[in-house]
Amino acid sequence: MSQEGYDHTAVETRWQEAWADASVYHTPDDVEDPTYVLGMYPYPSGKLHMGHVRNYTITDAYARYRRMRGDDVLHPMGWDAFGLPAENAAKERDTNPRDWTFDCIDTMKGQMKAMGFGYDWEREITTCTPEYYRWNQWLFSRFSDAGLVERRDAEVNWCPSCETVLADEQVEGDDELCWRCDTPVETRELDQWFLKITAYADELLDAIDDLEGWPNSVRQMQRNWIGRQHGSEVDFRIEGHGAVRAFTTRLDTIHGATFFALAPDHPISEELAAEDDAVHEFVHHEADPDGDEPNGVETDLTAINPVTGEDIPVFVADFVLSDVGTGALMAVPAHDERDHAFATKKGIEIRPVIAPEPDGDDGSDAATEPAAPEVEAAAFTEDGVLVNSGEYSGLDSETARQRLTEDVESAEVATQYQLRDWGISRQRYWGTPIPVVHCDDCGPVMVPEEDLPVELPEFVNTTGNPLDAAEEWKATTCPECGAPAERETDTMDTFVDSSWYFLRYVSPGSEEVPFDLDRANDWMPVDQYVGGIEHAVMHLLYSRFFTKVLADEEGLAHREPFENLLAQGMVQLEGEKMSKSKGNVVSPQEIVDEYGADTARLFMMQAAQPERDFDWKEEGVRSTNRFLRRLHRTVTDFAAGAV
Ligand code: ANZ
Ligand code: ZN
Repeated sequence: MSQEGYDHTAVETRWQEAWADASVYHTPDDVEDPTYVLGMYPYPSGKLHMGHVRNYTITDAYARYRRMRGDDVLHPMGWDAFGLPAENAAKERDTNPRDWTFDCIDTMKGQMKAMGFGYDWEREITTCTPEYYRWNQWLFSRFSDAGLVERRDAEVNWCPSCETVLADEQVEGDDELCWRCDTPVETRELDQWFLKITAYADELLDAIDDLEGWPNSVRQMQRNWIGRQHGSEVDFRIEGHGAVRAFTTRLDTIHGATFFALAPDHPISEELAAEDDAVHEFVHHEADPDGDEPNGVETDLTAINPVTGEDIPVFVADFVLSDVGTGALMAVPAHDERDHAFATKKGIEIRPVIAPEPDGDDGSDAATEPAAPEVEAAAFTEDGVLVNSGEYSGLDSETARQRLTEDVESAEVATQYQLRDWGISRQRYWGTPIPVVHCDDCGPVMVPEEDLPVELPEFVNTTGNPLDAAEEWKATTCPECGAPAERETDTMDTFVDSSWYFLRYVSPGSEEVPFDLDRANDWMPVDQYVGGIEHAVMHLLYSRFFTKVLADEEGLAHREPFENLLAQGMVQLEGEKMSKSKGNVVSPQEIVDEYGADTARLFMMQAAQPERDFDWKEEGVRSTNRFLRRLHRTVTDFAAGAV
């Protein structure tokens, strides 16, 4: 029995078994309001990496602290188990995504147990099981009832190598590379399913002010992502086409508008394309909204500036985006960079109408109008004082905007967002089937609740989407008219799974509902959420969105899911993020085998504050281990009466 020195494996195994036998980490359903401590659930990629270990060590230390303080604690764990990597791995290894995923889960669960994390494994959830994903389908149909689902033709980012649509956030850098495989991304037009997160844009933005338990950096990233801009809409008349509305944040610059521009898919552009070869060629072949330079084609139309009465040329241009504002803009090359680049290329007049605010104390005569700035080489994009603007000259930008909004008859204040609706369609197998049937007569029809789940068929290894090849699975009948019909073959973005998983833990076995509402009302929000900064925008924003919809549609008593958020820092090696591609990964398993989980965890916690990045140092690990050995010796000596 008695061990010479500190046998970490023996100590840790003994206690882990004792905890499991006594179910010390189980949270019974009848506790009133446990402290809900949650680490972001992992994607089961194969093995735990240091990022996981740090994430869950911090979370576990906090859960343990709250438990020692006498709180009931809810500290669950689960698996974000759908996703492309499983499908790719299955193809490479000639297995199927399900087996591969469950193998990974087995391994990682074993590693988590060896780390001694105090989870309530009775609440484990796995998103790739029909018991879980049926609720994604149910939620989709509830969102649809609430008018929050839309199907539209959309330009999508397409990775030719992964053969899948990518979210904007999955396209990286100026070169627009796929986040997974670094292949240059192309665009394609496809019918896509969207969740209308924009319907909640204002609340998602305004409520950030109250998220006092969140890091400011994350709050600011979400604000920027939503990107609310206040501006105005104003009409320019185009002969034969009536009043055409444009959105602008800079109505103060309207005297400097020297051309008008339409998006390639603006209705007028499409009309023109039908008659005019050059416009047709541009709209259908040349336009590249993601290109480095703005491109466009001149039309034979002119637009009338509502303030100056001037006629200005109308262009169709690809830097005008159809889903921003009205898809049409008044272009002011002197004060906007994109307009400037376009005007320079096309030889359009660049007319300055805003001058920098003169310094108050430079001794010059304050009454003289400032000189117009030099704008041939570059736009002057800041607010300032109006020049060359008739009766408005001399006003500051802000005052001029207010005055012009009142004076110009068609002008109205308008708000515009950066946030786009959330395209959830993925042309992939390993995800939640979108519960829709396509009928020749009825169009897309929602699968009725009683027919859920729509389960995935067996995996077949093909190029493209295996669901397209699953002929038998695809063939069904229309829920409305009974005629032969086809199943939707798109699956959902896996961010749908993670947008509500924190609610599933309150009643992981519920067969009638996605989560027990009363218990969720008592147990939510999550008191402390811990995870990586890479989820600052999407996961956290989508979870907030789902929570708000569930509050409005299903009676959830909370409008925010996460009260306190900790974004843990990165574990680095020699100043670089540990990553497989850099080949600088330290395996947690080796550390645990050699020094024990307690050493790994203690080193993690004392190396740096949880929010800070830190460098993995083997020497630090060894000295932490020496400390634990000394501690162990002191305690055993004391127990033996030797001290
Ligand atoms: C005139 C103007 C003058 C503008 C000026 C800006 C500066 P940012 O750039 O983020 O402030 N805009 C409007 N609709 C657009 C569309 N569909 N596609 C692309 N751009 C569009 O965004 C607001 C500005 O974007 C708007 O204000 C408009 O150009 C342009 F000195 O109007 B502005
Ligand atoms: Zn039908």
